[in-house]
Amino acid sequence: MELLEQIADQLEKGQAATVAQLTTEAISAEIPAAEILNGGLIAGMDLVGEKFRKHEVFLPHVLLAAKAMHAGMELIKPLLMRDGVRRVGKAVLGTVRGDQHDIGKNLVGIMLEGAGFEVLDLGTDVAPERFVEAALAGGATVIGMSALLTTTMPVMREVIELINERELRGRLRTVIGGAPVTEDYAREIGADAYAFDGVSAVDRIRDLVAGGPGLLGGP
Ligand code: B1M
Repeated sequence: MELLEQIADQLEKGQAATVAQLTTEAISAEIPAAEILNGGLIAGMDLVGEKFRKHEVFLPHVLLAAKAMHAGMELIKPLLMRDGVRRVGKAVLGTVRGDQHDIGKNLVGIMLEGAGFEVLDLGTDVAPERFVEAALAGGATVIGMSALLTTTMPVMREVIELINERELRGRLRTVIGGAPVTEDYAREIGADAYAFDGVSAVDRIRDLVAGGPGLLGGP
């Protein structure tokens, strides 16, 4: 089995120490960090998700896999961030209220920092008021929201409604993402942008910070 497959396999089995060891080997073998991430760590987490969906594994297993993912991510994080030096803008990032999933959100944060953004990470289970208040207090112009559950996606709408109510649209722009989120949903709730993954989140946020039109056609 090649190295990246082994990482995916051991992550799926929740073996954090082995995932860390194999990730170190992959780094030493000069496999690019993005390949280790996509072909090893994310591939392993996809396997877990598939088994979880089919009830072949249960929550404790998923938690172990998440710990193994974390162990691998910590090692490649400096490599993913290596090229970012300049501060190009400030963004608030968080997983919405009721939602504890943070692996994807953390990845988006790493990619943003790597691209030179300052990221104010609010963590998980973030209430709408906190997103808005943290952005205003921290001088951020973009709010990035992550949701992994269909039941928590509507919180994103609440944040956007709050921005509108406080007449902050244009000053605070929003980007949403997460596995169940789509561009259509972003349009429906009035978000400025939808991003599929960390790389596209960087692109979308760069556009918004530069005053680009976003999905709504203007800042
Ligand atoms: Co949860 N879980 N989980 N879980 N879990 C899912 C999401 C689920 C799809 C599994 C399944 O049924 N197949 C399902 C949701 C079903 C639905 O709503 N449609 C589910 C469920 C049901 C639950 C619980 C309700 C289970 C229960 O208690 N009965 C519970 C809810 C807890 C809560 O949040 N209140 C729960 C709990 C958990 C754990 C705590 C055990 C753990 C999370 C640990 C953690 O995050 N620290 C967990 C995990 C790990 C998963 C799966 C297996 C993996 C998620 C993940 O980390 N993927 C997941 C199945 C799956 O998605 N395959 C599942 C890897 C990550 C890199 O991808 O997060 O999609 P992702 O992020 C991507 C993109 O989506 C995007 O970029 C990232 C990089 O490419 N992205 C953004 C994400 N945020 C973005 C923001 C952006 C832009 C892009 O802009 C701001």
